[in-house]
Amino acid sequence: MSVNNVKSMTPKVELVRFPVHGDERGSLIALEGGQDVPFEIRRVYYIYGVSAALPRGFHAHRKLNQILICIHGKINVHCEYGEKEEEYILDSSDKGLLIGSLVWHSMTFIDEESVLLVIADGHYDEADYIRDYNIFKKEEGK
Ligand code: T46
Repeated sequence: MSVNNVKSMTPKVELVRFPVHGDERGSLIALEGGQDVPFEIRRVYYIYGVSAALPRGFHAHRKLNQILICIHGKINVHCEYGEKEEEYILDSSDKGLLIGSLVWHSMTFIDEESVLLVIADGHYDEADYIRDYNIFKKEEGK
């Protein structure tokens, strides 16, 4: 599915594809807030130099919506919400994983050279994190 069809953050987790501008010089992907990404972009961060033996994440966000893009390498993302438990492989720059609020997620860098780019609709706020799984289940049930 093309990300251009995504108008909102429902469902909570969704794998999307971005349009690639490619020619003999290579490829270019442009992501515009409110268009290619279904929210206004307030923060961009990236994660790299991660050992395959040390998965990251293991938290949910109370309000934050994000899109995860593996711009180099191969990363597994585990997501849990409601009764669902899903695994996604991010291995292409034109693939993005939308993760909405109240999704417990973790990332394993299968390829240790991987770079994970994350686009978010909010500034960094530690109060938005739920880092305890039992608290996540309680808040999710409310
Ligand atoms: C998420 C996944 C996909 C900041 O100071 N500013 C920031 O914008 C971020 C994202 C982090 N930090 C600090 C907070 C910690 O001291 O960087 C340190 C590492 O953060 P954390 O342990 O939360 O990293 P991950 O890889 O477990 O999770 C990150 C994001 O924090 C999180 O929102 O959804 O990537």
